[in-house]
Amino acid sequence: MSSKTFFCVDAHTCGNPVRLVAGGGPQLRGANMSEKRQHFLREYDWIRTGLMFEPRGHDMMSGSILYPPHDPANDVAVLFIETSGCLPMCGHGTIGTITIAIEEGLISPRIPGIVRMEAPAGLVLIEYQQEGKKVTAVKLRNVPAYLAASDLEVECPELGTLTFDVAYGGNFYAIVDPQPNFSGVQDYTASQLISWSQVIRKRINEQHTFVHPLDETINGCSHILWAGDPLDPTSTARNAVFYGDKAIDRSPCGTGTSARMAQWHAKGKLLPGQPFIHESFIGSKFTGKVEEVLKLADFDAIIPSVEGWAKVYGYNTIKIDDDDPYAHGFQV
Ligand code: PYC
Repeated sequence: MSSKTFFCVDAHTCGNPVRLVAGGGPQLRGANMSEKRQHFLREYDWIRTGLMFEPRGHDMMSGSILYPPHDPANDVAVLFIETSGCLPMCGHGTIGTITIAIEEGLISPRIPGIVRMEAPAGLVLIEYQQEGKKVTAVKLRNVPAYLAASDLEVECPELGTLTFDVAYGGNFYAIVDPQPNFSGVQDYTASQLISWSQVIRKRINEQHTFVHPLDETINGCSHILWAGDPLDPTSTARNAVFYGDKAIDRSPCGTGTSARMAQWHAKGKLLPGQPFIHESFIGSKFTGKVEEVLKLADFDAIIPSVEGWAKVYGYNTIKIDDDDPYAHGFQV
């Protein structure tokens, strides 16, 4: 029998979990995090499923593993592990990972208050605020985000035909705005949104192909962002982001917020520098901004920033024994 032990620090970003694997992660081959992500998926995916799925995790579980940077100008490289796979980029995961890494002394940024983080999707520049040992806020300047397609249609059970846009913010999002057949997230339950998302995501990916123009390993519409009215009238908008098989993000979703700002900017609804206060399904908030406007291959793109907070809540030494029939986790 063999057993593998993972030393994890658990936190949540605005309500959504982040389990940082501080010890026990595998050595990976690759010249950057995109290549290391492929190596992990080929040979070590059991670590992700073991730590994210039941019985050690749950539908919303997500986490990260730290690696040394590939470029000496950077401070850290990160692999995201989630119930949905290894995301090219994760916003709530970044906010939680940086909070844990700074509070626990797992990284020592060369410039205090700034972290240059390599993600599989590209370089992410981070500023964090600290009061004593606690990190109080993390702002990430994300990879370029862009509107990939607009006014597509999909048939949704019970609701009928839905119109949606697809935008990239580190992952591809189908964004369903309020419309005649969908009045907004405020009028539906999480379980309704989950069951519709499972069907429409499959249909969208059967009917359309979405591939990042600079990295073909980033492809497919993995997330559905349902939009609606904010709970707090001072917020800009609210969302429910579906990911994995059964998850609704408890945070406002960093890559989803980035994708939505790219969509709004492309449609003339958001100007550079204007605050975009995005609420999650549970009402927690991120503040986003369009920091820069640029071209990404043939696309008009933006550099979005997203700011939020995370709280560290525990230390978790997790064993995966190969005599455990559920060593690699399960989903129901
Ligand atoms: O914050 O980017 C995000 C994210 C992706 C999936 C869940 N959260």
